[in-house]
Amino acid sequence: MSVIVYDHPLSPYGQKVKIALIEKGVTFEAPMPDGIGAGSSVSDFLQASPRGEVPALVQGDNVRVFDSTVILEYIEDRWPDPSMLPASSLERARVRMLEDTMDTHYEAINWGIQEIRFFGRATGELAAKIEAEAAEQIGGWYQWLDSQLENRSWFNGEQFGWGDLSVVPHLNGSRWFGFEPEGRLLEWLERVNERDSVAQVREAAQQVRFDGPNSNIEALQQAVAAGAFKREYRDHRLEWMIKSGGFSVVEEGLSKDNIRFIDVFS
Ligand SMILES: N[C@@H](CCC(=O)N[C@@H](CS)C(=O)NCC(=O)O)C(=O)O
Repeated sequence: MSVIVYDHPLSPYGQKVKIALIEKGVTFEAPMPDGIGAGSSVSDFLQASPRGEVPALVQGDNVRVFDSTVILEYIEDRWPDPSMLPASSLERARVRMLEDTMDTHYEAINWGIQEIRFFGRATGELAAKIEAEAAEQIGGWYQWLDSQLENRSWFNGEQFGWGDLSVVPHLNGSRWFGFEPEGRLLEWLERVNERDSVAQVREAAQQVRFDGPNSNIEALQQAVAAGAFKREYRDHRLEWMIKSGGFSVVEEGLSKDNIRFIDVFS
């Protein structure tokens, strides 16, 4: 039975899952559900992912798993070789903490930058203020990540693994937005991007970048303005927009009904 990962190539969460599957030699298909990102996802994807979020892993009639962290745990249990986790319990906790911080506080920064630059949520002084906040935050995170790397070649320890696949999708995102790390963090980023698994997901993302040659950013902005494209302002993303000076962005999005929160499970 084939493995299906409902996905959007730009999603760092989908990238984590795909990297783990590729590293383990598990073949899969990665369809993009209709309406993803627009808040109008329907069909069997929603049965697998009641939050309407990618990634969701489906296999046959019985396997339906949502949330990238839960999916990674499932993959590790189901296809244990090669293990993505370090050997000791403390090291496992360390890389899981890395994953958690990247998926929550860090991801929100990249997402917020896209809201401003590509979805036109703010212009002029307000856009500059929010961008400056984002730049300062990323600088702080790069320092923190550098300290987490210490003298390791990989965030996971001696070998590539969970720690690395949890960080690289987010840092490749920031790099696209012009935030280049330095020193050993940059060396790690170059090293990790040479892996086949990482190159595959990075190239898939490159194809669909909002500012890429295949994208029609004006059409997207018009769809947002018309309320046909509702971006998901969930948990950390909402907090980020407010704490970074974008309270009015949230207010305006709510009044124009072009932002949304996670729906009631149905
Ligand atoms: N905690 C979830 C977060 C997943 C998530 O936020 N996915 C976003 C894409 S990056 C999504 O599918 N949003 C729904 C939408 O934009 O319509 C996970 O780790 O899988």
